[in-house]
Order: sequence, then C-alpha cells, then structure tokens
Amino acid sequence: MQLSKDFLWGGATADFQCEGGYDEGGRGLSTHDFETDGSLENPRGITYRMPDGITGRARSSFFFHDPLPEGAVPCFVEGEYYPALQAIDHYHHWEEDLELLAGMGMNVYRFSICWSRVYPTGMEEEPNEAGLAFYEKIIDKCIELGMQPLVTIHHDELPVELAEAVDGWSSRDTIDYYLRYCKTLFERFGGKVKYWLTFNEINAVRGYSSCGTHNSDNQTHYNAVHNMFLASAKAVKLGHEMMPGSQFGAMYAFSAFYPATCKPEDVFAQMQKRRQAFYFIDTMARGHYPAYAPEIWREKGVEIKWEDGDEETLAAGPLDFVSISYYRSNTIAADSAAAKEVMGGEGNPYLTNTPWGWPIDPLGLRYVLNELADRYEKPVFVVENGMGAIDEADEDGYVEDDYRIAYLRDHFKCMMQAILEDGVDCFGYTMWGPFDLVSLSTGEMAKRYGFIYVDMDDKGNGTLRRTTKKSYDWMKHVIETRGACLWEE
Ligand code: BGP
Repeated sequence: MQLSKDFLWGGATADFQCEGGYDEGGRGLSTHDFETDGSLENPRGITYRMPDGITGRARSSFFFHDPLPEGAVPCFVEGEYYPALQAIDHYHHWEEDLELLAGMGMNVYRFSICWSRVYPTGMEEEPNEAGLAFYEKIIDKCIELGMQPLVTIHHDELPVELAEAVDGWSSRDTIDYYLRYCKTLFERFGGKVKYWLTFNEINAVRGYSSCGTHNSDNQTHYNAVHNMFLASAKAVKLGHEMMPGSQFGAMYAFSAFYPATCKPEDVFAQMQKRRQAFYFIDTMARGHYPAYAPEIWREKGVEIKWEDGDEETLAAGPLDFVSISYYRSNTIAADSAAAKEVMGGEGNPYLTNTPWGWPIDPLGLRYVLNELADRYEKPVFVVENGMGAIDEADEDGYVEDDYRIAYLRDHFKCMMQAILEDGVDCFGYTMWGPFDLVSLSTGEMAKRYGFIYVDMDDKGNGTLRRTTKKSYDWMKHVIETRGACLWEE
C-alpha cells in the first residue's frame, strides 16, 4: 500500500491562531482579536463595551455563539488576555516554521490570509502593500522549499471595521468587499498559487467572530450564509477567469454521523442531521440549493432574501474539489434529549475520546471520504485532521507523543484504504496545526496538535522556542515512504 508521488502531504494553519503581529505592517483589527483565552470550563468569549461604558463578554467558542447585546461594540478589556494578538508569533518566525515543515518532506502548506492585513478596514479602495508583501514572502518561501501553497481566503474572520459598518456577512455589501479582496489576491498571487479555499468550515461559522454579525439567530445566520455562497461562487468564477488552471474548494467541518441505534427513527434523524452539513456542500459543489433546503428553512423559521440573478450566480461558480476537516464522529438519536447526550462525545461506546472529549474514529474518515466521493464525483482533499492533546515537553522541548502517532497512523491507514481500495479520488492531506498554535474553540495553547512544540502557555508566557516532537521524525518517514511504512508497523 503506497500513495502516488503526486499525493500532497502537508500541514494547515490559520492566521489568527499563529501569526500575532496584530498591529504590525499596517494590519487592521480582525473580529477574532477580541476573543479571550478560555478553557473547557470557561469557553472563550468576545469582549465588548456598551454605550454607557459597561463592558461584557459574549461566549464565542466553537459550540456557542451568543449574540452581542444591542449597541455593543467589540473592545479590549483591561485584565483580559487576547491570544490572537501575539499568538505564537509566526509573523516573525515564519521562515523557521516553514523550514521545519519542509524538513518533514511536506509538499503542500495550507495557511489563511488575514483579510485585515490586506484591507485593514475591509473597505479601502487600495490594498495595504505591507500585508501583501508579507504573504508574498510566505508563498515564495513555500515554493522555494518545494511546498505548494494552499490558500484559505476567509478563515472564519473579517475586518472589524467592515463588520461594524455593515454587520458583516448579513449585508450584501460584504460580497463586493470580499470580491475586491479576492481580485487583489488573484492579481498578486495568481501565477504562484493553484489551490484556493474560498471559505473555511462554512457549515460551522456563526455569529460575530466568524461572520461579523452581531446576531446569531437563524434568520441572520442563514442569510449571512446565503451571501457567503454568492461570494464564493463569484470568487470561483473570477478566479477561473483570472487564473486559468486554478482549482477552488471550500472547506466543511465534516464529522461522521451515526444513528445511535438501528431504530428507524434514529436512522432518519441521522439523515436529517447529515443534511444540515450537506446543505452547504450541496449548494457550493453543485451550484444550487438542494431540494430539501426549503424544509430546513421552514423548520428553522428562515426566509432567504433572494434577489434577481442569485440562482444564476450560484450556478456559475461551483467548486472544483471538496475539502473537509475531519476530527471525530458523532452519534444521533431521534429523541432530542438523548441526541444532546450522545453529541457530548460520550455517546459511542465503541470509541475512546481525546482529552477534549472528541471521539477518535479513524474508520469514520474512510466512511466520509466515500460518502463525499460518491455524492459529488469530484476530487476530495482532507485539509484538516489531527489530535489536540496535552503534551509534556522535557527540558530540551522534546515530547514523546505516541498518542498522536497512533491517532495519525490509524487515520492515514483508513485514508489510504479509501484511496487505494475504495477508489476515492483524494489528492491531499494537510494535518491541522503542524506547529502548536492557539485553539480555535477554547483559545488555549494547552490543546496542542503539532509535530513541532512551541514553548508558550495559555497566557502567552514562554520563549516561543520551536522544537521537534517524536511525531516529527515519524511523519517524515511516512511521507518518505508515501505511507508504505504504516503497513509494516
Ligand atoms: C477547525 C478550524 C481550525 C482549528 C481546528 C481545531 O474547526 O478550522 O481553525 O482550530 O478546527 O479546533 P480547535 O482549535 O478548537 O481544537
């Protein structure tokens, strides 16, 4: 069992989780900048100020999206720690970080461009040259090191001034600003970047940090997503026109979903739950909403604000490939109380969980790859997968992360079986967080994914020294042998 020479092996990151340098190079503020650090007990929040000067915090972790109160403006509150401002200082360590990735033999690197580095308020007529120059250095270095750059245009954030001016993606104006930003990127990087992702985890974004909307109710949310669908389709069309040969995907959080039992009601509930994720991929990959969409709108009390030409816009920019993050599986029962219980991660007696309660399910990856390949008949790219764990580094910064090796080994084998036995056209894999970075859902550093250890704690203390873990050499061997070594272990 061995993957082809063309298979793309790499790592994936997002700007606000690693860059820092929030006030350097003319960067404007971004919606994630106002998120505090958190923990499992105290999910991270977005801080805000009311007109009377009173400050507050709205929960904004991955699973909770509290709306900002009426009249609230995001702000920094004294005494809080904001991980995105410094993150792991990739802004100054980018060269060393890229060299370490290439040292494993990686041939692709996925990263996101921070919109407010390129357009500080999101609404300028002209881009910020220092921001473009920063990403040009990264792209050029990737190419020099033999790594294809894979660019996420919108990784769950937008410039704060744009969010405040028009309420983010709830406004159609944001489509035009996004397209101006895309056009700038295509003009500048078109000859160098082939693979683009228009949006990250579009089926999971909601609320202020990721959509720039003060509200997170269904009506606001589904219309914001409609605007993002239109923006993505327009970007794909523009990208194809400006960069012949370019390939576009968008990314979905795509866990496997199982019925809790073989009771027909549970199986039916699983199908309905599944459609809540397919809703996004169906629309973007096929270029039109699926037949069941009106039932979702009805059930959620949503009225989509259609305008003339929207259908044609969606049809003109379907995706070239489907890309996913895969971390876990979930089980679902018809009875909603039971469903909640099993969604917590305790629900599947056949699986064990990560320290953050995410069920570990390698076969689920093979299952979803088959599901996607069958449904869309388009190439698939696994652009995030990995295990958040607590690493204990010795004084040399070395970590014996056998648990991570086991997690990745099992997932790689299932991915290889999907490709080599099931015939799935999966052309790449980028492991999430190849160097440790700030967690999206909790804001912690303690939740580490990397092959490379970064000496920093939850409050930003540490030397920022980068050291390789045991999994680094292991991964290098996997890439060298194109996965063949996995079957000898
Ligand atoms: C995905 C995001 C990433 C990343 C990852 C891991 O949802 O696209 O940005 O952070 O999940 O999640 P976490 O950091 O919460 O462990």
